[in-house]
This record gives sequence, structure tokens and C-alpha cells, in this order.
Amino acid sequence: MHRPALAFLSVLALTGASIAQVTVFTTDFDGALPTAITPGTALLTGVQGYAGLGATGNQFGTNFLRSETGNLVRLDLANLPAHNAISLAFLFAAIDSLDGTGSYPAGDFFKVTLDGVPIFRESFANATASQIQSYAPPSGVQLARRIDLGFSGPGSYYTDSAYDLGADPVFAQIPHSASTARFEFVIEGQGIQSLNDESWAMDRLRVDVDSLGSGSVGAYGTSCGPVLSAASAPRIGQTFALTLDNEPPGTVASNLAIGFSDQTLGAFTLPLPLDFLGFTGCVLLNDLAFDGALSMVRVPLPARLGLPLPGDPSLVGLVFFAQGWSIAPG
Ligand SMILES: [Ca+2]
Ligand SMILES: [Ca+2]
Ligand SMILES: [Ca+2]
Repeated sequence: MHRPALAFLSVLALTGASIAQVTVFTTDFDGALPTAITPGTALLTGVQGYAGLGATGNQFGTNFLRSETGNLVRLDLANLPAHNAISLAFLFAAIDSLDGTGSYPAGDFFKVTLDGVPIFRESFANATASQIQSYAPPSGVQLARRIDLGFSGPGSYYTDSAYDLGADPVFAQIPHSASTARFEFVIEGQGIQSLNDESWAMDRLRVDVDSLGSGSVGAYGTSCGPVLSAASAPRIGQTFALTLDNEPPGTVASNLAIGFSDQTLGAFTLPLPLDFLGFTGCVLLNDLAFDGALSMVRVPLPARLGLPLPGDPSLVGLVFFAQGWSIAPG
């Protein structure tokens, strides 16, 4: 009988240590219309009296995309990085005699959908003070209300309003993880009228995603022989690759032990010397809570294992510990 020789090595893996916000689309509409936008009948148009409205660095300027009511404007994004939330920001111009909630000519609802699901639907009213506007802008959103900013008018029913809808939390961090996103914008309802009577526009359109960053990997503990290393960065929803090198001659099997603590295993304190099992000089470095003997592939060498990490955002920040071990005769 040959006594198996155990040899250990060790890696500390930290998954998804950070969440970063990444801008995946932005336009100020001052150049050519981005190909991601399908405008319908909407046109790039000078912003007239809207110029300069908005917070510093996020103001109406030069051109915006102006649409008649009843026309759908679409934004299609693809190849989004891994993420679990998406945020939309834009400046919204409510132009001329939009009529709010009610019967024709009222019934002017601005609707925004994400992948076909409504995320916003509110009426806007400019024509008279007595009209009903369902949208109650949160603090910091309204930039101008029922003043002359150009287009039809001035005066009469043709006053205008402006909003920084990116400051409305309804558009922030919407749960989303697909690699594509479709936003659609339209003013719909029974109050649709012609372009010279009422219209809307958007400027400074931006989409951000909360990107799940890669975790980090670091060595821990000491080995009595083999060397475990990470061959990829640990990332939620992807396969984490590990390799085991420098195994003893004649090694017949390679395994991985994964745990969630490097401090204790039941009543034992880690690292736990394994001399009592005959594995002179070797120590157990983690609590084996996930698995003590995950089989690694040995052909071809080095021994390796691809560990699928679930695509579950709740795993962000999870710390786990991996230790490789080899079985060799003698
Ligand atoms: Ca602009
Ligand atoms: Ca006007
Ligand atoms: Ca109307």
C-alpha cells in the first residue's frame, strides 16, 4: 500500500468586490443623429429659448431631438457589459400647448418604456393654468414652467416647460441585466395634435449601467508543494478558472477544496496541521464548507478546474477560499 501524499496550496478569491457605474450611451444631439436612435418623424432642431436651461454641464444647447406627439422615438443598445441595473437620463422639453389629462385636446401622456415595459407615463400641460398635469416633478427636476421658450407663440396657449428627467429617481437604477436594452419615448393619448400646436424634445440623453466588476484574487496560507493559481478573474455569471501546478511526481488525482472561512473548521482552528494523518508539513487552510474534493481535470496538465459562479448579484462581495490538493503514491 502506498500512503497518499497530500500537498496543499492556496488562493483567496474575492468576487465582485465593487460595482461601478459605466456610461454606455450618451449624446448631446449636436452632431449627426446616433445610429442607435430610430427617430420616426422626429428631427434634430435648434433649441431656441431652451438654451442654457439645466445644471452646469448638463444644459440644453445647440440642437435637440424634437418630435410631434404620437410619434415613437426608439433607442436600441447592444453588447452591454454585465450589469444588474440601468439608468436613463435626459432633458425633456414640453413644447407649446400640451394639454395634460382629460378629453381632446387634452390627453397628452409622455410614456417611456424599457424593453416594452412602461417605466414612466405622465401627462404634461402648458396651455392654461387650469389644465391638469399629472406629472409632479421631484425636487430639482423642473427647470422652467409655462414660459415662452420658442417655437409656436409667444403667448396665448403656446408657453413651454423644461425638465431634467434624469434627476427623477424613477429613471435611476432600474433592475436590468440583459445584454441589450430598448427604450421607447412617445407622447400618446387622445390629445395628439399637430407639430405646430404641441410637441416635445429631448437633449443630453445618457444611459448608464451598474456594472458588476471583477473580483480580486490573492494568495493566502502556505503550501507543502503544489501551487494553485487563478487563470481568470472571478466574476459573477462567468466561469472562474483555476490551475494546480508543481504537483508531486506520480500524482494520480488533483482536487480542490473550497470553503468560506480560513479561521475555523468546527472546533478546530485553521490552519490545521495534518501531520496526524501522515501528511507531514501540510496544513488545511479552509473550512471545506462548499466542497472538500472537487475533481480537477489532469489531461493535459496542469490540473485545472472551471468553477461556474452563479449570476446572482447577491453574491457580490462574497469571499471564498480555495485550496488545491494532490494524491500521489508514496
Ligand atoms: Ca444639444
Ligand atoms: Ca412656445
Ligand atoms: Ca393635445
